[in-house]
Amino acid sequence: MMKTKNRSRLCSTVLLVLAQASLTHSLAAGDYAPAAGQPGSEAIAMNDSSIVAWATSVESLVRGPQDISNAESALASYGSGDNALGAAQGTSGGVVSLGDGGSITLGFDNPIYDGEGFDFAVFENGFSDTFLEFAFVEVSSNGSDFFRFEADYAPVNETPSQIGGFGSVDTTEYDNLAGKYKQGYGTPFDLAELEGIGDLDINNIVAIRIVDVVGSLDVSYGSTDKDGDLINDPYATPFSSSGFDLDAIGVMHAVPEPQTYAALLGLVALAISLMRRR
Ligand SMILES: [Ca+2]
Ligand SMILES: [Ca+2]
Ligand SMILES: [Ca+2]
Ligand SMILES: [Ca+2]
Repeated sequence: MMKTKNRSRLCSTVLLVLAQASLTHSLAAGDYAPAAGQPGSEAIAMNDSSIVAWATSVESLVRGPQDISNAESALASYGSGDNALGAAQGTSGGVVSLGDGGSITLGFDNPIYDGEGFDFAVFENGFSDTFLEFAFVEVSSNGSDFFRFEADYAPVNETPSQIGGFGSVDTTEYDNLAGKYKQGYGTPFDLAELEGIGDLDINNIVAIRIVDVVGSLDVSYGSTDKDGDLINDPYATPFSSSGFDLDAIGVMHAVPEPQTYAALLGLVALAISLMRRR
């Protein structure tokens, strides 16, 4: 009897704590899209039918150090560039780790264009909705000049404390950074946001560069957002899989091959001639 009472008291305490935790969480949410599966999330599942292509070549890979504040630090070394090619795997292992401030540039069989809504999505390997690492995303239409999506870090707490290497992240505080969602879910980007920038042709994107956010809140090392604010990202991560871990880049709007256009025109001509014969 006593045992049952204790157990039910324990249960109600747990429920109360959970309820308070979820209340605190929903009250504390930031301005931006929430985790995959939640209302308003922009996460793209790796098997989403809107994805028509994946990255096909590694143009460059520049590994960053495992800890940028340590001059003796080895570079990140986990995986290889090829791990970022082809379809997302949605696993911890099928990735390339960039290290602090490291970057990778990927190419595509067909250029990416600015269609309706999101045009491509970047997949990382976070194993939960709160264990995340971020990266800047840049695009190029000539393969040499890259233009960055304007990232924003807008913490609910105006004086955030450093998120540790295995710390918890609230994705609703981050915008236009890859890595907002757990493995198997991509962060989407809309090329329309870069319209009118320099010589960039948003309808002929040939390469995408992913640049690890150095999450240190120390101004000597950290990366900043569009407003010049230091971006809080798990730091330090002094191991081989340091920094952003890229799984894949999926494309929703790929420019069709010229022969596809020709084939389509052929079909239209055929349809018209068939209709005329009736
Ligand atoms: Ca678009
Ligand atoms: Ca980082
Ligand atoms: Ca990592
Ligand atoms: Ca992969």
